[in-house]
Parts: sequence; C-alpha cells; structure tokens
Amino acid sequence: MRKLILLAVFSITILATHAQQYSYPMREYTPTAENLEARKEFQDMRFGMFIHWGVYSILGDGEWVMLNQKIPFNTYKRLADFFNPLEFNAKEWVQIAKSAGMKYITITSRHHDSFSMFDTEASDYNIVDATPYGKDPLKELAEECKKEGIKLNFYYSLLDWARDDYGFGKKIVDGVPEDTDWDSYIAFMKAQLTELLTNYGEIGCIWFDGHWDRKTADWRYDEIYALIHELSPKTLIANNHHLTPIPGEDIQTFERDLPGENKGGYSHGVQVSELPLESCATMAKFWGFGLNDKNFKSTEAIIHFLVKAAGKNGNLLLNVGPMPNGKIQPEFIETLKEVGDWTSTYGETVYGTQGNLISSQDWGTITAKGKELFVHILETPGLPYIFIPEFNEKITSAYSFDGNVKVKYKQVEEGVFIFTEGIPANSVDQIVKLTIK
Ligand code: JFZ
Repeated sequence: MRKLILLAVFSITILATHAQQYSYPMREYTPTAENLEARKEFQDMRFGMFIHWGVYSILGDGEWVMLNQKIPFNTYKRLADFFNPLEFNAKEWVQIAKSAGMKYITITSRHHDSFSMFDTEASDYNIVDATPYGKDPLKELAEECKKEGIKLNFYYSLLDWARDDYGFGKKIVDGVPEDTDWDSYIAFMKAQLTELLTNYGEIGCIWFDGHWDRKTADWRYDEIYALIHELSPKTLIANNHHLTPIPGEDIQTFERDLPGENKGGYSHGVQVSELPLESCATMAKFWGFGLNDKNFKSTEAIIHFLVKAAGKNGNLLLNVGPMPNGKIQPEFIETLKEVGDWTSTYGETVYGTQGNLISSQDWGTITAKGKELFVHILETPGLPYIFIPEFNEKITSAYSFDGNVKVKYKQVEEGVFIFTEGIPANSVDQIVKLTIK
C-alpha cells in the first residue's frame, strides 16, 4: 500500500513538472456568442497558409538567421535598407493560397527580430519607415483577402531580440526582466495590437509566439487578451506557448505536430483541449525563406498531414517563406498546385468535418460529416482489409469515394473490417464513404 501511495505521489509530481503552466492569475473567460461562432468557422476551414516574411528573407537562411549567424542587431538592422520587395503582389499570394484549397492566411506582422511588416507608429523599425519599399504589404493583403473571401490572421511575436525594454537574455526576477522597462514593452505590444486590430479590417486571429523565451515572466496576458477581445470580440487568440491553453485563448496550436502527439518535441505534457486545434508545419526545413533549403515535403506528405490533422479534429496551417523580392518560390507554388488538385476533388472530406472518431491507426484516419463518414486509407496495409477498432455504429452503406464502387465490410463486436479489394487505386488516399444509421 505504501509503495502504491509513493508511486502515486511520484507520478503526480512527474505530471505536475511536465505540465508546466502559466503562473499568473487570469480572469475567468467566457467567450461571446460571436467568438464561439468564429471558432466554429475557424474549425470548418481546416486548411490555412502560414507566411513568414521579413527582412531576414534577404539572407535566405531562415527567420532565426540573426541569432544563428550571431549577427549583432546593429549590423542586422541594416537589412532594412535593402528590403525592397517590388514583386510582392497580394493578388498572386491570395490566388496561390486559394487554389491550394486554403481558407485563411496567417502572416508574420512582427517576428523576433523586432522588424514590423506593417505601418506602425509604435516603432520606426518597420517596412514603411525603414525600407526603400515604403509601403505596407499587410494593408494590400488585407484588402485582397477581403475581396477573395480569405480570412486574415496575424502572427505576433512576444519575444523581441532587439528592444531595450524587452531586454533579451536578462534574468527574470518576480516575473519581470531585470533592468528593463517591462511596462513600456507591454504598452508597446498593446499599441501595435491595437493598430493591427483597427487598421486592417476584421482579423480572424492573433497568433502569439515567443512565450517560451520567458517561461516565468508575467506577460500580462490578462490585459493583452482582454484588450483584443474588447477591440474585436470575434478575433480568436492563439498562443504558441507549448502549454495547455490559458483562459482567454480560443485556439490551441501544435508546432510541427499533430494534436496529442509530440513528434516535434514541443508538446511534452500538453493536454489537448476542447478548443479548436491547429497544427502548423513547414513546406521545407525553415519557416523563413531558405535559399539552400531543399528539404521539400512531398505533395503526398502534405495531404497526409492535412487529413491526419482533420482526423484529430484539427486544422493545418502550412507555411511558405516568400523570397525577398516578394515572390513565393516556384517549388512551393508547384506543390501547392498539386495539393489544390487534391483539395478540389477531395476537399469535402476534410472541410467542415469532425475528427476524433477513432484513435490514430497505421492505415489512416476517419473524418465525419453528420451520418457520413470518410475513411481515409493513407497507407496500403498489405492486407486485403483494414480494421476500424471499437466501431459500434450501424453501417448502412459503404462506397468508394473514387468511382462510387460498393465496398464490402463486416461488422463484428470489436469493430469493422473494410475489405479493400475492388476499391479504385489511389496512391495518396483511398477514401471510403460510410453511411451510418
Ligand atoms: C517559433 C518561432 O521561433 C519560429 O521562428 C516560427 O515562427 C515558429 C512558427 O514558431 O518556433 C519555435 C518555438 C519554440 C521553440 C523553437 C522554435 N522552442 O521552444 O525551442
């Protein structure tokens, strides 16, 4: 018995240390009806485009280039003098996203390098004041997205490598970095967020990142989240803090991971919440443009990610890092076009569907729309059947999505066998439509 108690105490301690949480008080959060509505819309979209673009793109070595190449900020900041993305065309980007089947765009408004990609009064280090380009691309993008029915979201970095009031690298004492004007930094962020939420029309989501740089800081999320929800009740809040969601947040993100998995190594001890879920992933290695980054994901790998995310009731936010001239690189365009060919035929099996019907299976996953279930066979099992465990719903019909061929199945107490023979070949995803009673 004592052993058991000890074991229990030990396990609780382990769980508690792993599930590290935010330790500052947050007011109770009751989302408004319109916020709940926006969450549902967000969930139904299932597929979005992430865009990492900034002065770092010039060096073609990812968005962490300043730190990775140990470039002092005073040197790095000159990049702004050469940033002149004359070939940026919001129409083109939106068309690329749209024809890939993406329903929203989340773009970096300010990344860790302190450079603001929008017209801001709160800092001179921005695309309008500090570059020869002198225009606000987010404004153009916002207008184009609105025209084309694409939702626009802003990524916003909490971490700042350059500002004195952030004091990158300073020790945190009682929630505040030493020898800095933390109040000033919080006020700066609030000023920028206010601009982002008032000057660009309706914004779907603010996607925070950088918390993990200061796990013990008081980020004043109570004030920041309240400000966002007051200014724009429909705007959803996501925070890539790799923690279980904090009150005030509307979306849970998973970096380079499917919900509930920890393959990217960032989601240790994180509980999957009831909130809409979103996985983000790159198309190559880096988020920001990588000139020599040839680690391209295949079209098939991307489709599988999308389908598996939907099977876990989550969205996929797939990243492109445009080039310094403002163009998206041809390799990405090509792959996105192929992804678009797939979504235009099979999109209905992911958009507006629900997941979490079964746990992940080696063969694939299931998505559902009411009484219609889509069984996605992603891996050829090498057997003449797949098995759906713990499936007790009464099936009334089974047809292949391709060609509408009748599919044989057998329901037993433990689940269902689906016999794959005769299902038209499809190297990416063989989909079987099941209708249940
Ligand atoms: C973050 C950013 O640093 C990255 O540049 C990109 O914007 C991505 C979407 O989000 O990535 C992280 C987050 C956390 C860690 C590392 C990279 N971490 O905890 O080590």
